[in-house]
Amino acid sequence: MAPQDQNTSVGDLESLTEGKAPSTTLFRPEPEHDEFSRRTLLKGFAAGSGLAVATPVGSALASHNVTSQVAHASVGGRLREYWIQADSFQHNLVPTGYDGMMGDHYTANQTSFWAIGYRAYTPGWQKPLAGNNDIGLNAGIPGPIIRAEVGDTIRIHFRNQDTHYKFAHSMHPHGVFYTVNSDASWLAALPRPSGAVEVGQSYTYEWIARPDSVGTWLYHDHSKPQGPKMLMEFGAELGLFGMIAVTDEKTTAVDQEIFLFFHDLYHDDVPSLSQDFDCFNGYAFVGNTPKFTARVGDRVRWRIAALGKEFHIFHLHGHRWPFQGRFDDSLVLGPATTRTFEYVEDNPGTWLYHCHVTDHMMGGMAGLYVVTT
Ligand SMILES: [Cu+2]
Repeated sequence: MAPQDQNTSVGDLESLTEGKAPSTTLFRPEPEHDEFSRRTLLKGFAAGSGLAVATPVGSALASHNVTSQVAHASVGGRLREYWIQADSFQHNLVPTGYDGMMGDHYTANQTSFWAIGYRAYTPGWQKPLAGNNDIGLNAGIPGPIIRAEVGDTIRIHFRNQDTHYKFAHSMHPHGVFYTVNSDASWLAALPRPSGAVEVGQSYTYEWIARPDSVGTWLYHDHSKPQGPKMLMEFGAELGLFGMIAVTDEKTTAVDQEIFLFFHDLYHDDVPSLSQDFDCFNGYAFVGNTPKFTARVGDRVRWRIAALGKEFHIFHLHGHRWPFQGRFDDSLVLGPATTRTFEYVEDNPGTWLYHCHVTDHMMGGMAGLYVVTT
């Protein structure tokens, strides 16, 4: 092992934690209320105390609205610790039983399956954190939003509690710097502990946010081939994915920050589903996918990502934004592609956002974005 490798198995965890003070914990215990002021700022992080310093804020959790307002103080060099667990659970992709675009009805047994998701916990994986605007809904699909400023170290205490499938899992990041011991990928010819954390086991990953890490990224399961068809990244199809947002001192504050993840589930791979489903943040069809909101005058930033084996076109009705030297209203996303874009909201109404690949749109990739004055 190279001397610069900072990763350890959980057995070394105590000494590792003790050796690096002050430790900054991103999370606090569950807030007393799920409802927070929509415009509450997520203040910059208090420096130097060694105590939990991030103040999570949240809003409109019932509508799956994962937006936030973030003030980016120019700090960095902090240690951000996350306790994340892969949990297996029953999940219904269409909880309303209704496709609000096509008008079709579904029963729960057509749209439910055993999912696996990453969830953020209190230290020691004691209990799941309540959703908030810092980490998102934390309902499992997608996993918690992981945030860092350039210079920060992200430490992931990962535990596999996939008690249903009992697959090995891992947590592989994009966009950040990591050594091979935090790569978390599986190679049959070169098996490494980071790429196959067995059920009941844990592993600590460390990722560094560098200047070339600024932007939107994703993380996902990259463990052994699994399932009846022995698929690579089958855990990710079942829900093991999430997003990373890295900022620096040039990242401007926004009023609304929207995280949207494209992913597909196939009947051939998951026979309990009656058909293929194309999902936004783990839900299919208008009325089930996230309903995002903004007000006229808001600066709105979207962070979008895709995983799997499809190409998608993100399209938002009624809006355009600067992108790569021109204005655009549709962006191509391939597997593991991410995009970040923003605009100042000026068009009130209830708008459709959807994948413009018609099969995907009809398969569930459509949702609503509501702008009020
Ligand atoms: Cu698509």
